[in-house]
Amino acid sequence: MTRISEFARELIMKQIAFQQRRGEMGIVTIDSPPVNALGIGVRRALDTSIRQFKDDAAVKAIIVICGGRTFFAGADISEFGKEPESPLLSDVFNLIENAGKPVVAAVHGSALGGGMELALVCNYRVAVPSAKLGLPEVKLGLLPGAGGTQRLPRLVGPELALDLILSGRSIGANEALGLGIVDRIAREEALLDDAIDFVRSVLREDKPLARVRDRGDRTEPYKDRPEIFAAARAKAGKTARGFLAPENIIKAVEAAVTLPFDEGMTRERELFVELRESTQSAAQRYYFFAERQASKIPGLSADTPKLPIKRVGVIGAGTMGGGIAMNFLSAGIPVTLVEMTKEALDRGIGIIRSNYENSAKRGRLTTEQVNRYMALLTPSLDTDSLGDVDLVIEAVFERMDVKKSIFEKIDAVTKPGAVLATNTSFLDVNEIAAATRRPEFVVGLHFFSPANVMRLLEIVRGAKTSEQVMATVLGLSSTIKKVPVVSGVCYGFIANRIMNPRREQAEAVILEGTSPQDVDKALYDFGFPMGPFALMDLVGLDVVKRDEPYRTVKQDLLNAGRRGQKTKAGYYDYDDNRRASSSAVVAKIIADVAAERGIAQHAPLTQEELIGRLLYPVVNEGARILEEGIALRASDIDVACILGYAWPVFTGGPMFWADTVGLPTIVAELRKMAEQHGPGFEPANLLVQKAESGGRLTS
Ligand code: T1G
Repeated sequence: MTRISEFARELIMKQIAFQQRRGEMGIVTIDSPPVNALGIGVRRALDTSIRQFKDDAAVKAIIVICGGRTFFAGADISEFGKEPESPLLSDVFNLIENAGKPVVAAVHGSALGGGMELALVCNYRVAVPSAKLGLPEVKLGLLPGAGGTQRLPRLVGPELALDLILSGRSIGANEALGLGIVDRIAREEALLDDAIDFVRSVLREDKPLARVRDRGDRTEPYKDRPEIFAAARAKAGKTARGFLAPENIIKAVEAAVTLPFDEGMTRERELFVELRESTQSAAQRYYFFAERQASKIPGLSADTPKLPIKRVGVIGAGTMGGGIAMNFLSAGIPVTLVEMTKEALDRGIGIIRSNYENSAKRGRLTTEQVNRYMALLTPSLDTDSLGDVDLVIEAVFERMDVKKSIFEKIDAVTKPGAVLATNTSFLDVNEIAAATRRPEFVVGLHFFSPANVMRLLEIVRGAKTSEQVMATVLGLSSTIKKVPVVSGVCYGFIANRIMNPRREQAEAVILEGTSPQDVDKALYDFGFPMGPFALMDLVGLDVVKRDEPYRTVKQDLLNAGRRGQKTKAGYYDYDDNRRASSSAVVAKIIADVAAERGIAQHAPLTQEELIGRLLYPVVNEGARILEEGIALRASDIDVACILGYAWPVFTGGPMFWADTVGLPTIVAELRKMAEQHGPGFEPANLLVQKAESGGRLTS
């Protein structure tokens, strides 16, 4: 190593790691914002510090603690895909496990992934009550690759280990104490002091060094119980259909039960590397950063002053308005909910209350919380009552005249500086803004139904929307636990616009000779929860009105009273258990519509042909959204589709997926479709340019 890099290394080490002695205790504090990820700098600092105290005979025990807001939050995800640098995580863990003296993890914040695995390598774990511990690698298409699949089962048994690793959920410190994962709960503000007291008690007991790897009492009893792994496979087949990681996780935990520790570690490594190299994991790691990138707006500095949002007005107490109101009530923000009639208002409030009470029944809320949230809700029949709100969100009919009259009214009655937002799904936000004297305070806040559940919030930036309003609503999206995606003004913004071609092509191909069930199966097997026809039957064909200038299958079905599952007939027939089956009536309607419109018939498309016909036009629309500047970046489009339309996250979203398919392939197929079905399929300029230059849509 050259002198400069050694100097640089010393500098990094000094800034990341602090060693201190407290009597016979060696304390290593790592402080590497923002989350003490176990990147190369942190690993080097740990290696040097642990080695120093390991070799110091005067040091009888070592405490590893973190500065900042959290214990190690895992491996540095941004390092995946790069050449691994020593010391590797396994090198540091071996050093800890063979220190020859007690090593104690002092945990605050979230010990996640490699962070929890580091804690499991330590001899003991002390945590503050607010600490959380978890192995969320499955959310990145990975498995805990630094011993988590081998050590956790040795502490809590394979069944709970499978549940925690397959779900990726975190547990609190007290639950971890009860499970034997944590050995002592420290006082919230005295983690280090209490960890030192704990270690002193350990040293006084002078017991043999406890190492998780040596435990067998929680795994031995399962050596001949393959059924728990079969049960885990069956469950994963339902809850994680299409994902690769669950099977490898199950195999790794099986190894923890059936193999000696070191052989289990070797097996874990094989299974981890398989996943790390997979496209699925690359997609899910990409998505992890994409979701966080979406709230960063070029040109909008982080210190742009935000307007205070202390009170919100929602106009419209229907499905959307009620759901929107719940987001703010649950964040402790008072809401004035305005409707035209008492019946509508009472109905809306009733739905809000029953939603909360259902959550309480499922143990997600306490009765006290329900009452507290409902107490923040002020019903009103008069928009004049919005004089004291800082933000109004309109959620009424999708008609421009109605919206413009409402915005004129709220512009007049709300205080200067109040933000006026529309929840419109499609309409022109600039036109709505023009109906007010404050266009710079007008913005689109497009929630997705159910608004109190869906995490996507499209923030539609009008031509005159000010930076201050943008900063305000971006900050607010985090307060109400939404993932913001900023969109320019166009018909359908990002998610609805880009996914429209999938609906259009699905409706087209069934008129050309492919069955609705083949279409639904192709998209289901691709990873969508269900195909468009099954979805329309679930939602109700009468819910989403669309006036087409020509005869459509959907309109014929509605005319025949086939409104979907609720009438036990839609695109499919349904039995009393809502099991779907193909319908001869629907096949006849499809044939009649195709004949009347003179649509040429051809052999049913294969699953592969269907994915191209249905999803390449989606990619094409995404390229247009990008080249028009409607979306700031391709990854925002992926976030919108994954959160708004359940596009399977293990493909990364339409833009990332297109890069994995290969843009030249997509451009060539689109050109073929353009020859067969018309110029609408012509590839966007950006797509052609990227394909020809060997570029990618996503970076
Ligand atoms: N690596 C790199 N960067 C990370 C990171 C990580 N593990 N975790 C967070 N960041 C960045 C994030 O991109 C953001 O950056 C900033 O930190 C704040 O994050 C071997 C293989 C810890 C609960 O999956 O769950 O260990 O946008 O906005 O809401 O078996 O971050 O500011 O530039 O999310 O307060 C396993 C992932 C890794 C944990 C904090 N660990 N992180 O949430 O802040 S794989 C994880 C989180 C692994 C081992 C395996 C959350 C958080 P920027 P944030 P937050």
